[in-house]
Amino acid sequence: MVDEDLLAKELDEALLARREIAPLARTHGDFDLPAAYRIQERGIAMRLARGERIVGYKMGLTSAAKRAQMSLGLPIYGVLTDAMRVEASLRVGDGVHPKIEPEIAFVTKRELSGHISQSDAFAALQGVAPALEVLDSRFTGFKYFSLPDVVADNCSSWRFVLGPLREPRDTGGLSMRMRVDGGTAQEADSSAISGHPLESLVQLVQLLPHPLPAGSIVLAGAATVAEALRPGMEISLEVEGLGRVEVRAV
Ligand code: OOG
Ligand code: MG
Repeated sequence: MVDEDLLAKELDEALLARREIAPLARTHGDFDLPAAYRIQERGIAMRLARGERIVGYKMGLTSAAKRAQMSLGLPIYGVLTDAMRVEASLRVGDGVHPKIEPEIAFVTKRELSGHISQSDAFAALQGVAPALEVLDSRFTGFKYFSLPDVVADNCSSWRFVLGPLREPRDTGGLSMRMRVDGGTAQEADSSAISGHPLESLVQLVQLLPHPLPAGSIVLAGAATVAEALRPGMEISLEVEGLGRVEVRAV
């Protein structure tokens, strides 16, 4: 049994000090996925105590490309707070080794819980938007030891950028192109996300130990691998029929 409070504090201190730490499963011994989610929840409680507010959730490892990049197997979720949301520009130096990836976001208008279908999920949408997620792991070299390590670290959540919210529409089979400084860096079809991005929302609702509140922002997961961020980079994502989101790294 690991001391879950201690592990949550270690991660939180690393986050605040912008310091890398060794994977927890290596320094403290193995812990399971339920323990990892409890550690994640304690970390979020510390952020809430500092005045942050939960605005949604992100799904991770929903694409085969991401699972291969991180050598990790299962879809996982993390929490998004208002402090993680950025517009227009992003300070790379506030992080340790941030990476950016192309996503699709949903905003819900109704509470969702339990086993739902894709059409239930669709009916509960307020809107959809192109989104960029910026990950930053607290672990040395952005390397993981185990899936529980990543989950405990709030699934590497760090920052996210939402494009303009559009009326709900089918998000399956849309071409997605992420550009860095004008050149194409990553391209994929949105079906790379869980077979269909809406499936990520279905899975999130099933994984969450409580209902997903109305008004939640949900990042469906990356369609491709992530790109390392450096100051000066201009990143944009264009999703067919959904428009564009962009951010400048400073
Ligand atoms: C885990 C988080 C993965 C995604 O979209 O697949 C993720 C990681 O890669 O560190 O956010
Ligand atoms: Mg992601």
